[in-house]
Amino acid sequence: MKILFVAAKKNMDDTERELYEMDLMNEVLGFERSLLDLGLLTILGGTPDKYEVSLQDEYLAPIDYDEPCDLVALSSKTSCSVRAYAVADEFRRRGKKVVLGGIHASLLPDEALEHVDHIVLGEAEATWPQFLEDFERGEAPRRYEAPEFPDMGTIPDPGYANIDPARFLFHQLQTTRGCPFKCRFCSVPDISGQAFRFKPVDRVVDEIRNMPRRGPLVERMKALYMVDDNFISRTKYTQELLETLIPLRKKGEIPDWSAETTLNVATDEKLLDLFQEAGCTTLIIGFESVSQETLKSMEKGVNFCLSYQEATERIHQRGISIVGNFIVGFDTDTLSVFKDTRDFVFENNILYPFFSILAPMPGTELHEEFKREGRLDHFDWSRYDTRHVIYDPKNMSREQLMDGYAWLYEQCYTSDAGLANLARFWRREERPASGLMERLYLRWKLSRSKLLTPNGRAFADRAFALRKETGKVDVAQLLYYLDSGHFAEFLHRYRSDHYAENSAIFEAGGSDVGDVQMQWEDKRVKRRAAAMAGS
Ligand code: B12
Ligand code: SF4
Repeated sequence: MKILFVAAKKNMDDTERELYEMDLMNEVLGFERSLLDLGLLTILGGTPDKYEVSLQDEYLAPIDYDEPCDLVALSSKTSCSVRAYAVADEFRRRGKKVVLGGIHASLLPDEALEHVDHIVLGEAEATWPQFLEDFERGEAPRRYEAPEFPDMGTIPDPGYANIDPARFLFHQLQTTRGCPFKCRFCSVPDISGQAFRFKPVDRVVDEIRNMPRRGPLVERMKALYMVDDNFISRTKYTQELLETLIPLRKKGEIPDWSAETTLNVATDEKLLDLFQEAGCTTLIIGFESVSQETLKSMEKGVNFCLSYQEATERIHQRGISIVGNFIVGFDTDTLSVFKDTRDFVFENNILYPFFSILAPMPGTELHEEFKREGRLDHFDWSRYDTRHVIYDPKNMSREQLMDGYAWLYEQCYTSDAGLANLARFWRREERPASGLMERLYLRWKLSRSKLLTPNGRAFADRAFALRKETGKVDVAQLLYYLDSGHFAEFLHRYRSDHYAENSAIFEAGGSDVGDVQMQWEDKRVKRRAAAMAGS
């Protein structure tokens, strides 16, 4: 029996962009994609040897619907589910059987079953082989559900044999699953439960050693991305893991790596030292909001530890940079949220801010609440991607929410103030500066880039010129800025006609401009009333 795994694209319109795809970074470094969905890759890796497998990645080539196979396997995150359904429909039209797994199918199984023959719910490592046995015998029920979460020690290595690793920017690894918190916008506890589970440390080491390597240059550019929701979920385990990784790092077996944690990581300075020694160069921290009121209303109680400034300072002192995740559009957010967030980023010298528009994902409490209140515009899941506005925010117009989101990217990645934030980091950072060869390489690659815009080029020139003042240029960090700046420019198409006026409001912290806001609110109300009268 042959199983065809298909990684379906999110956007079929090639002019659309997702920041996490890092198109510019990949173009410059010679990769084709950031990463392939680890869920699909893990299920592929756990497929018993007796079955033939193949993989198509729609990001790399159009889908060949006629490839002979007995079963097509697809995965589903909410924002990709619309495309996954369309791909499934097309395969089924051609007489193929389709099975779907992943978060979205697990949260909305009935919807998914309208498009596929079978669904496998939840974490599927244990159920997948059983499903295949039953399917081969023609006895598989439509819906499979694991009675319990799989033992982390039995999670197979991702199916590396079926991909060319040189095409992907990141290695990926998951060491823990589950989360005891229950933030109202998050799907994780529903999917992976509220108990923390850990991959045995020796399995983690094996997985790192089994990662495919492709020559010293490719490996040097590649980074390892720990995809855990919270890498420090139990300190004792994290400590043991880091202590085991340190000697491997010293032997050059582990590249630079990043991991997602809460800001509580900074409370334990010894642990932070271990992070540094084990080669962690970036921590991804879910600040979510700069407003204490919002954090409380979302029941996000995990970030209260030190003052933010103390905590970020401790991380920076170890030469570790921060990806700060921020969400805008909560009901408690007013027009001041944009300036407050930007100022917070600059004041704390957060190097890589990542902004999202609140998306009440299916399965979350927030989704149910918005649905009950009739506030959701639609269930077009492709726009539940945190860069579309899909509901009426409470304290601003929807145009202002979109403009504010675009403004934050513009401010942080294309403006002089954004460049100054990068320069501040270079001045303080202890990491060695990029050498002449690296700088020349980046300049040469940028000069040939098809994606870099004139604004991007000008930003790069200004950044290179900063070397005189800061004493260094870090080419990897600059490249990330150019990529995000490219994304910021892509967002221009979503800005409202009032972007300039709105920017002035944001800059003023949302105050002193109440009249302008009211005037627009008023227009919006009139427009709506007119639309309703016409319908
Ligand atoms: C790493 C990560 C990313 C990475 C990589 C994503 C990727 N495409 O692989 C990046 C940074 C790119 C990313 C981006 C986004 N992410 Co994200 N991400 C995660 C994170 C932290 C881990 C995902 C992971 O690799 N898990 C490990 C694998 C092994 O687990 P898994 O994918 O669930 O797969 C298992 C099962 O689902 C199932 N399964 C999966 N596929 C299949 C297929 C078959 C055939 C079968 C049988 C079973 C099966 O079996 C697998 C093994 O148990 C999760 C949180 C989480 N715990 O899931 C959020 C999460 C998936 N992301 C989320 C969101 C919202 C986003 C973004 C919209 C955010 C943004 N602002 O851009 C984008 C959209 C991404 C997309 N459309 O692909 C939400 C998704 C909610 C939802 N309903 O879809 C999550 C759950 C986080 C949250 N707090 O709610 N993300
Ligand atoms: S946002 Fe983070 S802390 Fe909150 S429930 Fe999700 S995984 Fe847990």
